[in-house]
Amino acid sequence: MKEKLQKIKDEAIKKIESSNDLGKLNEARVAILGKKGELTAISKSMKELLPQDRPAFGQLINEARGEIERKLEVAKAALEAKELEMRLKREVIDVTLPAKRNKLGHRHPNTIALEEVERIFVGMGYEVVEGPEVELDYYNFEALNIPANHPAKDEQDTFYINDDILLRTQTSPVQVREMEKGKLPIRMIAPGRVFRSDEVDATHSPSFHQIEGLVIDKRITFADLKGTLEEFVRELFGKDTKVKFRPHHFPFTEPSAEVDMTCFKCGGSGCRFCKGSGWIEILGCGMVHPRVLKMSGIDPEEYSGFAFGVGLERIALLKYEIDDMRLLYENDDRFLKQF
Ligand code: 2U9
Repeated sequence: MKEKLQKIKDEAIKKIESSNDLGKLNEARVAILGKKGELTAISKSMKELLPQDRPAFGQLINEARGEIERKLEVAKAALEAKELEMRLKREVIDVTLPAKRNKLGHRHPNTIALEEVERIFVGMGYEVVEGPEVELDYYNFEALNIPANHPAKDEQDTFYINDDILLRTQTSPVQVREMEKGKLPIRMIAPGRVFRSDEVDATHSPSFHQIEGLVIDKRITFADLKGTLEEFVRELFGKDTKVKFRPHHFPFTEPSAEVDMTCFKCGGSGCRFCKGSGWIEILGCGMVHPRVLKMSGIDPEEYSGFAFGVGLERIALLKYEIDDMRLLYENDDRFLKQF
């Protein structure tokens, strides 16, 4: 038995010393000390010895185990040191190589246009308010005097989640929610993403952005609306820009108008950009319908207001002379960094 133990120990040490990586060393450890290992097997065979010989042999086995464990530790430390050294050699950094340039991102033309619009309205005392993109039918349509049978509610135009919940088609629900809070006066703009079930082309996208504005106070008139929007357009497109108001219809405003501005390319004489007319359509507006005020708990006898809406992409396309809306969504770095 003693010779057998000696042989196991010698072979174990040989196995340990010839392991040239940590995986092999672990295999050796399992083969010697593991449940089915050689040393474990010889411990189990002690019962074949005479009872009086067992303690001494047990002692020998423990000494052999101790020695093997120490050898394993030493071999493990040496292999770890060797692997670290090899890794450090592999990962040498050549400090003489030129550094990679960090590529700085760029604000999107939509963002640049939005910040410009926000700057103008904040300068006139407006608050910027945001709201949910997934809305209740009530806030998107009903509260805006758009009745159940209105064509805008058709499934062709609107993404419905179910009968009561939809992706907002305009940012007006944000203003309705603000009116319901009952804190007057209101002077706000609501920028944000809106959704329409439209096919993609040079001027349409199923997801685009609007900026809507709302002012509610005592004695607000159409003159306030005209002065405010004229000032806005002149700030955005230049002091010489002129505006005209054409009668229009929206369910949520009465009276309603569409606003055209003189072409910033030709100054109004007519060119390719304005298709020869000298005018470019820029936004829609009107006096908030008394029924809309009433539905949100505002007394139309005491308060009046105006509202307007403008497409953010439309502003970006006009201001930066981009001829296809799809360019705004492709995230092509070569396009984006021009603005
Ligand atoms: C409330 C009451 C009235 C918002 C308005 C428009 C006119 C308008 C279009 C511009 C281009 C939408 O993005 S577009 O297609 N919008 O012409 N929007 S008045 O009127 C409101 C809003 C909220 C409570």
